[in-house]
Amino acid sequence: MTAIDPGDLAAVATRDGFALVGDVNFGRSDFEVFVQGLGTLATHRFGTGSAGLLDLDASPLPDRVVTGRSALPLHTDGTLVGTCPKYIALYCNAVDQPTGSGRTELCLQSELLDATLPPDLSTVTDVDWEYYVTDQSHFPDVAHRWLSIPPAVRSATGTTRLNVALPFTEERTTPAGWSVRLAGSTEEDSRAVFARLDSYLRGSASFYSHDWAPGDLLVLDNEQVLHGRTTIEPGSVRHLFRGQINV
Ligand SMILES: O=C(O)CCC(=O)C(=O)O
Ligand SMILES: [Fe+2]
Repeated sequence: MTAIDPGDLAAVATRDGFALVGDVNFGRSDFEVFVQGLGTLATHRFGTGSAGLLDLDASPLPDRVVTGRSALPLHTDGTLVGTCPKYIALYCNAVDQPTGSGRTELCLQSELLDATLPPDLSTVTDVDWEYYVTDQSHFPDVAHRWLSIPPAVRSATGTTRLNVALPFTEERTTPAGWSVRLAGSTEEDSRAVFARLDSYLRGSASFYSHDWAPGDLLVLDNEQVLHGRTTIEPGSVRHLFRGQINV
């Protein structure tokens, strides 16, 4: 087992957006100790687990989306529940995924905040994004009503960070966990803009898709990257531990 220093991984994540190590051999309590070493546990407003350890175990239950098997669009954690964890830790406890499935996808927020965007995308962060959350199992306090959420916020350090969750797309496996539209636009008009935004981010230099192996440990800086997931193949195994930490 590789010796893991939470401070080292946090420093790399803060520098590069994320830090990844393999061959870590964590049990549940090792992971919880590691997460606590990264900082203060985030406020937990989700329907299962805790900030120190939430099981992303690809549940086959039909009402599960985030903790289920759907693809997840690019998002920042905490957007829909009004929290903003600084770091997300993901540890691969078990996995058996055919190529392409159950990957975690990452992309630097600066692709959208700093870049010279195509004209049709340059205004997406100027209006609130409106969400209708349907994954009640994961978001019990905010489901089944429209929420209006500013897509860009000033962080404690004075920099701007994104606070967004892109929509689920039709090509990806249902069920969807939320829908989203731009304030002042219909869901349909917004969908076309979000589709272009999604392909812009996926085509950007920082986009990275991680194929999990057991023992992989990923720490991402939720203030600097967006993350998502590809669909988890029916019948396959994928079990990550998730922790959410503030600094
Ligand atoms: O399953 C994954 O790869 C990511 C899950 C996720 O984004 C979350 O739990 O917020
Ligand atoms: Fe997430």
